[in-house]
Amino acid sequence: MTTITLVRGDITEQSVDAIVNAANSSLLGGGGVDGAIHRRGGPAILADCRKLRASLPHSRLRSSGGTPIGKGLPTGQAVATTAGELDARWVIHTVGPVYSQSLDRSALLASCYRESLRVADELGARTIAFPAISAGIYGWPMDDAARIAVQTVRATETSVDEVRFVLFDERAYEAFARQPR
Ligand code: AR6
Repeated sequence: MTTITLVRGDITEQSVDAIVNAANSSLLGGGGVDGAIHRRGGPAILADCRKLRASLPHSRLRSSGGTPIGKGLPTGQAVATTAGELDARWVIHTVGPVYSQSLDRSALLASCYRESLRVADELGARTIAFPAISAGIYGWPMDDAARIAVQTVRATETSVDEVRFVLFDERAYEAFARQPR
C-alpha cells in the first residue's frame, strides 16, 4: 500500500531514499529544483550525470538557444545517480515535457512519475520525494500538473511505501491538496 503525502517545503531538505529531480535532457543541471539539487548535493551528482550521459543515445534535441544538446535523456524517462550530500541514497532524474497549448503532452508528464517509480523499485527505494514536475520553468498549469501527478501515482503499481510531493509554495500545495488521494 503506497501512501501519498504532501509537504510544503524545499525538496533538498527531505530525508527519503530517493529525491526526484525535474531535470532537462542534457542532465547537466539548470535552474529551479535542478539547480537546488546540484547546489546542495554537491559535485558528485554532476559527475554521475556526466557518466550516465555518455552512455545515452544521441538526441536531435536542441536547447532553447538552438544549440544541439547531443546526448540526452528523452522526455518522460528517468535515471538514477548518487544523492551526493543530500539526505537520500539516490537522485532520480526525470525530464518533464515543456507545456504546450497546441499539443497534449500529458502522457509524457505521466510517464515521468511512472518511470521514476519504476527506477525507485529497481533500486529498492521505499520512500520517494517528487517536486511538481514541469510546473515551473516548463510552464505546466499547476492544477493540471497536480492532477496528472496524483492520478498517475495512484494508478501505478509500486513497492514504494511513501510518495511525498514536496511543494515549494502555498499555491502548489493547495493544488495538490485539492486532488483526491
Ligand atoms: N523544492 C521543491 N520544489 C521546488 C524547488 C525546491 N527546492 N525549487 C523549485 N521548485 P522547475 P520544470 C518548484 O522549474 O518546470 C530546470 O532548469 C517550482 O516552484 O524546477 O520541470 C531544468 O534543468 C515548481 O513548482 O522544473 C529544466 O531545464 C516545480 O518545483 C527545467 O528547469 C518545478 O519547477 C525543468 O522545468
